[in-house]
Amino acid sequence: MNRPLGITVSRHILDSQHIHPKATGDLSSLLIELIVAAKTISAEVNKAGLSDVLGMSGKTNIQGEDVQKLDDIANNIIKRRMARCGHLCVMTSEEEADVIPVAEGHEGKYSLAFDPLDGSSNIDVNVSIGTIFSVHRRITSGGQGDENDLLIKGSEQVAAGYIIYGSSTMMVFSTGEGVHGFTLDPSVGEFYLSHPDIRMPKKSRYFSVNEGYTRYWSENVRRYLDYLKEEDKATGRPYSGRYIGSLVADFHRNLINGGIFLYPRDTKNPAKPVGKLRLLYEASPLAFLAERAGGRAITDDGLNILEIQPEGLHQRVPLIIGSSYDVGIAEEFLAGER
Ligand code: P6P
Repeated sequence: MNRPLGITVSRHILDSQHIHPKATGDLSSLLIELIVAAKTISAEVNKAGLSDVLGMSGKTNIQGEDVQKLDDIANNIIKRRMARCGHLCVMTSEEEADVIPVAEGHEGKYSLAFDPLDGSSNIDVNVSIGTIFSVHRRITSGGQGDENDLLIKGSEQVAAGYIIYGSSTMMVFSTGEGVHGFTLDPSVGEFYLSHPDIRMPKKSRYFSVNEGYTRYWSENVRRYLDYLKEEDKATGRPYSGRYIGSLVADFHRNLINGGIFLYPRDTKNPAKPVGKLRLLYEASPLAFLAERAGGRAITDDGLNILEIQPEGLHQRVPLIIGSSYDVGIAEEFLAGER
């Protein structure tokens, strides 16, 4: 009896191309190159405990955060490979203060924003970490791109997704129609379709937030969390708390099981006045996935993440993302309507 023929991620991308009659294959080729970078990073992450890549690199990034060696490695893997893929005009990375040019003569019609290894503070304790990416169509005319090709609303992304390096390595992404998950078979080196058309449960019983910052939150945010902890069997409360401290891992759990993740603005913490997460390569790509899987993503002012006009490469935004029912209730508390 032959094993069922697994659909590889490359096959899925090429098959999906037929959905877009005007597709030229450039986006497919871009994504397939990004997948090679993801497999390379996965190999590095999975042997992190064995080779000398754990610990700090001695450098700090634009966010003022200590750069872990694996951060550096992942950043360079993506930069070097994607600069020559022939389909990008410019890139931006959490690890780089300024835009990243592509190789001369290899300019293309898309731009790429990425967080090469999100959750990297968890690397040394073997907690799931991830790569997050966002692809836009360029708006400048030709040659090397610039910030304008990156500072575009999330609703206009042509593709977005993440790779999570956990108990298995999974790639989850969308090119606009549905959200699909692929699991890496390390013995073959291929990602196979394992989670077709992922739908985020409309309602959940899990909240995901760092309660160590409760004192910094607005009164409305605090009231919402208190509401989730009250007992009410009709609405499935109290909810359970689940917080890994690795955005990709927290988001992935909520995407599959349902849940609401919050990183609100710190009203009294001048170091993080609008929260910690970055719009271009964290909030926006995950909001793109959440909405296409039936979820929602807003700021604590009730703004739709995907409708925010970015003003800076490393702009931070408060983020409330997850199951549509739960984000709706949070929205009412945040607006003072509850
Ligand atoms: P805190 C990891 O550093 C990260 O950027 C996200 O992956 C994660 O959601 C967040 O920070 C955790 O931040 O302040 O709770 O440690």
